[in-house]
Amino acid sequence: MATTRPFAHKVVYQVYPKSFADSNGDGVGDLRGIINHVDHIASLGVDAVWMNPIYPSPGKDNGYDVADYTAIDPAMGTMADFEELVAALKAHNIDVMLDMVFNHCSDQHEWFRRALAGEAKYQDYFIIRDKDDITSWESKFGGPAWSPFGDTGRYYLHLFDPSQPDLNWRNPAVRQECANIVNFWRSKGVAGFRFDVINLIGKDEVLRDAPEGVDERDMYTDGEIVHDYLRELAARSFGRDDNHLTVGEMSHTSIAHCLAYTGAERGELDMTFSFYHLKADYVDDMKWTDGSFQPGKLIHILHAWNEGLSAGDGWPAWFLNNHDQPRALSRFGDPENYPFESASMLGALVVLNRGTPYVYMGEEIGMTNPDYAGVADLVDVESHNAYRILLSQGLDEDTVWRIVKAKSRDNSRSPMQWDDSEFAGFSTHYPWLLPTNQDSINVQAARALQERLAREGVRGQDEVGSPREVLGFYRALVDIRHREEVFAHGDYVAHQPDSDSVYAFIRQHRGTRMLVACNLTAEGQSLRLPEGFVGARVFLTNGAAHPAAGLVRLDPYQVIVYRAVDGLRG
Ligand code: TEU
Repeated sequence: MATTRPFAHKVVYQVYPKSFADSNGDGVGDLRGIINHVDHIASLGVDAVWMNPIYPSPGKDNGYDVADYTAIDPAMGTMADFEELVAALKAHNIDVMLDMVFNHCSDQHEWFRRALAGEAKYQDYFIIRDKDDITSWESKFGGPAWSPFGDTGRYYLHLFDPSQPDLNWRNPAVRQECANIVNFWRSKGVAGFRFDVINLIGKDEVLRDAPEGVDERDMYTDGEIVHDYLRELAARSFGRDDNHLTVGEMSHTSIAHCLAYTGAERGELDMTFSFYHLKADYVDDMKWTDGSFQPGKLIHILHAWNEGLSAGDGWPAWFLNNHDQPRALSRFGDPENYPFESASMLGALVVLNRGTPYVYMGEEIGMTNPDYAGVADLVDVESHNAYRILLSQGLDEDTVWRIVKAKSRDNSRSPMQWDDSEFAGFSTHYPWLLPTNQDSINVQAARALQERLAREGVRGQDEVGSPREVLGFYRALVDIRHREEVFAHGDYVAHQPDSDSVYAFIRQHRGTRMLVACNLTAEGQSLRLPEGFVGARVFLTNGAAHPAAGLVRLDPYQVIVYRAVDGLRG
């Protein structure tokens, strides 16, 4: 029996605070900038806002190198600003979710500084080994995962940048510190947490290199003990409160583990982020490659994960955009020729799916990758490392830049585009990262279009009367998620799972059945309707309301949702 999750109707909006809005003219986004735009967030109808790290940090990895977990980075504002933001969102029934980076901290954190100064207590907060006991693991940002621990002759583990030493979760004191941090923020009214790469915390006491033929990441990912740690953390903090949302970011995980992390009775997490579906434009699963988008790959992975998690009663978090990914519209859509169709179709694919949908800032106005001229325009540590590494592998500069430009995390970190002014209404000052296409894509223009089309009565010929612009379409999707139980609670059944062009699935709940069909290509496609859907009503579409004959035509990037007339018995 599938569990009915009380939060299943909710939609989360992700704000990257550094890039959302700059209120004090220093070129960097801040908390007051978010406060100034609460109305925009509320207008989307979302239920929670997840903010990336806002804590003091040297900023080697844009805040994921935390120097103090229970304070606000002065560049972001003050604790009073934070409390004001929580209240301002709460006034619209929107919860705040914070990012907890517990696999590692910054080398500037007091714990690491005291460890370096020789305090044994704090040395045990980290993973420090003699030279003979270290592995040959590679860090996720390139280069070795071990660096010298001061001048002790020993080495510390950092699965990310050397400035991000891994925490030793085998030490109970570390686990208690982390629970205290969660409780500190709960006392500030925070009602949800996103746990950064949390499936990396269950490392073995003795670390080993991968045997021949085994992926090195398996040596430190999803270690069984991580489930104990999560249950303990939950029991000491959020586990006592049903109104909290928790999502674990899972690097290189498996369906079986995600079922365990999110099983309703297990007391670990509400949901998990996985990333396999975003490798649909990788070559051999490698990010820094020159691959093109293969719709079939995306379709097959989405089906496998949704069927697996639906059958096992687990719960995924779905998204196509976040602060680590290039813009989905640029990767999987066609912003030149079908900006509305592809943006709205990708939105429906996420929001109507089984699991909790996450919408990343700017997605709701169809933001695309910025058009940077060269690597000097980029800030991200991972992009610069990749650029260097690819050059050292002998690739020519043009090829390297083409790859880095398409894959850089800065594609999604460019400032939110509020208007068409020089710095996109993000800031009055030259910003830390430049916007490049605010002339054509910005919130002001999206609102103006929305008003004009509403005035002219332009809407879809479907049950929803779908808006014909991206912003309104997203708002409609969030409404549907709230209103139609089938999208919140329904099971997931793949339809035509072998298709390489059309992603189609059925959601069903208590006699209601909806078929969602997404054409992921710029060509027309046809779809054979499943049993019970011939003669169905068009519930929603971003194009022509094609009648539900046996074989249905889908126009380029069209999404069409049919509501079966005769429910489950159809
Ligand atoms: O990212 C986790 C992660 O696994 C990264 O390798 C991610 O997949 C990569 O950025 C994609 O190229 C999280 C955060 O989301 C990211 O911003 C941080 O840099 C990282 O953890 C370290 O804290």
